[in-house]
Amino acid sequence: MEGRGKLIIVSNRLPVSLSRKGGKLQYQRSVGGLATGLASFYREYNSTWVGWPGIAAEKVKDDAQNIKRHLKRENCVPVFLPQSVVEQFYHGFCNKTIWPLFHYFPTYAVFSDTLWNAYKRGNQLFADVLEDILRPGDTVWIHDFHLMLLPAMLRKRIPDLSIGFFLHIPFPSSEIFRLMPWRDEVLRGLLGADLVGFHTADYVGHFLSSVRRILGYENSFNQVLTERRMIQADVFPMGIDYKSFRDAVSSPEVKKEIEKIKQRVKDNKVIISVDRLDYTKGILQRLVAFECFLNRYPDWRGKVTFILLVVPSRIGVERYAQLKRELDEMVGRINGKYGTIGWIPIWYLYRAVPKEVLSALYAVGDVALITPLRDGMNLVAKEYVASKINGDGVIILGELAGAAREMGEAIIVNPLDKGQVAKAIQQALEMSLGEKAERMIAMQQRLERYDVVRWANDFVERLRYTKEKQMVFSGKKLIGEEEKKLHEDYKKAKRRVLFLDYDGTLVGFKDKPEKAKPDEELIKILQRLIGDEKNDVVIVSGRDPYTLQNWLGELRINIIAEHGIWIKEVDEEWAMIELFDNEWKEKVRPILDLYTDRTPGSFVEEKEFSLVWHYRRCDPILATVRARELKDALLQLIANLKIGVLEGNKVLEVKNTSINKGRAILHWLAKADYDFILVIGDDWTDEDMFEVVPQEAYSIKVGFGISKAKYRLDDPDEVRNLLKKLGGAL
Ligand code: GDG
Repeated sequence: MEGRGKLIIVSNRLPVSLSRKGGKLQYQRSVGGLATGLASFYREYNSTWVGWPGIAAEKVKDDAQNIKRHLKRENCVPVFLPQSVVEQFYHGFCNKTIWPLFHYFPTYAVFSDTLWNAYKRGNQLFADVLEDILRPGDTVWIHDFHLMLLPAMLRKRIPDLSIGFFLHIPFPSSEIFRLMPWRDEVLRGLLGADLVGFHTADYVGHFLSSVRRILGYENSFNQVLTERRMIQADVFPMGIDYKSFRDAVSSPEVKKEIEKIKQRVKDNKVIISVDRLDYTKGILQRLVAFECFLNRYPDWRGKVTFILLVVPSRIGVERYAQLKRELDEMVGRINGKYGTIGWIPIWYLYRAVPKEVLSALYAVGDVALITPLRDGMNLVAKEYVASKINGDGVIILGELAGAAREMGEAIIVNPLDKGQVAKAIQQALEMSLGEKAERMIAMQQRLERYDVVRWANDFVERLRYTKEKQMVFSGKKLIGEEEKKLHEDYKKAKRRVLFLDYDGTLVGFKDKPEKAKPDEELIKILQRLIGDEKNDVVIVSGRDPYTLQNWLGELRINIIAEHGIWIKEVDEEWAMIELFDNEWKEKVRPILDLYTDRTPGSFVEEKEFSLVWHYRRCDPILATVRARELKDALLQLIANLKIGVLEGNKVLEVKNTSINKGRAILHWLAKADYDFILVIGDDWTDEDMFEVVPQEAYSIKVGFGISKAKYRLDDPDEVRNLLKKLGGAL
């Protein structure tokens, strides 16, 4: 589309797979749900899909150019991964570390630096290919757990991109996620995106709580605020190509397959299940439950056939080979124990089947038994529902599949509770057609509406919206022409005043307030500014006068302390701006002490005219709850006093309400006729200053967040650079 950048889809595997048969290259197109869902974008945007074609780079070395040309016709661009990367990145970190950990099998997870390095390398190889294709303004949609570092890598290389990331597997509870030694890097990788999507609200919650606990970034309305950007997390339950599954069952090819199966099962009721061979799918536990069913409901023996389709996967990996052996044994044992000459309880198919056969299985299945131990979503459940066009089917769904969150009309079970699953099978087999249809239709209506195309559109729309939303948070960066204008105005000016907040503006935040002492560079910057006799430089801080005197007393600088209680002008003594009474402290202090005892890591700072409760070093979840409780308690207590409770950056401050930085700087604004006013600050206490300065003043917010300031700079380093330039280079 004109005026809009390109849309690039990135996933570990391309929708086209390459293989070599007898020396000849073969291309195989996958018709998976993702490819279908994204197809509409190919028409709308000038779209490209970037991914690994499924064969090691060494095997296609001489054909690389040919392959690229061939794939280009399919709008695909290959990322060639060397054999060692395939082994340690894909088969290694992806399948042996992330997959088990994110599916709540921490004991299966391998934590190895070698594999982690390969993961980084794999992500870098993707970033290298993408860097050549992407231009500022483009949109990238990255898929799944193989590429969690890629968002930040791309953001670093080309900052002006719209980056979406979607995780197809569960995001585990922070208690599991934190086990990963490289958890910080993984989260920072994901936070390179603008929008991070998940299948369920639980996964969003787990992600946000990991970000908060591990990186310390707060969130509200599913928005994470880092120092620089707002990142949106949201729920997008992936849909299926509903119509294709619905219509398939009426096609002649599928009807033929249905007939074949029916001839074999005769009048028996059919239970089906379809899974890739994986320990997360709960196949063994399902068989245990099926055996329990045969045991507890003997009337059903001989009248039901369980078609168990298991698709081979990760062949050659010992854990999977072991699972396969156990599965073979268990099927054999149950069939041996309960089978008769004319009846085999479990039909076990260990292979992939063509789509027509799959549709036929869905169609003949009276019951679908889908009970994974963990599953991001589980599309089989949705495909089964779409295929039951006359409503004559029941789905039994494990509560640990993402799909269970949306498919409340299914019989929801705990996959490990064999008695419950057995009972659910009996209930499903005996359910009336009326009830079955009622449940099916409700699910079908939802699945038809929110199909895979709608899902994909929804995600891309939301990404666009997130980009717009970010503008509100980030304000206008002081760069280019406007920065130039500021410098010109500064030079031209005859009388200037500079109001500078201290913490978060001139120095970064430290875990202890006393660690933020000015360094040599800062002192020099201030000296240069003070040295210019046209300048009045005013430090406007929330800190106490003693500390500020200690740190800055040597300089001939103006200081406002404690948000405007104390004032010290050059060559004068400290004085109070007006008289404030302090009696309220006696009432408030015990409450703050009580909350300090109840919240490990918090402490109270007593300033002359305020009390501050600090909670930066506390467990963030507990601290947020406590801060809210404390605020409520204080608000009740101070209702009749002339004091207020103000929320700052991980602090609650109780003080006289007539004290604020804006009021304090009025003293200067009234004093002289300045033709250049600069005010810089980073938090809500500085907003009072932004509000009182005249229209023509330069007001700058440090960091991002909604602000009344005209401009924005990213961090104290950028503030120092600006001040250095104003004062003349150091
Ligand atoms: C991830 C997450 C999440 C299966 N056997 C055959 C066959 N299939 C098709 C099914 C279905 C797909 O494979 C499997 O669906 P899953 O939902 O398990 O998806 P995965 O791609 O394995 O995994 C998962 C999903 O991503 C989507 O976000 O739901 O939780 O792990 O479409 O129809 N297709 C054919 N023959 C088979 O034998 N033709």
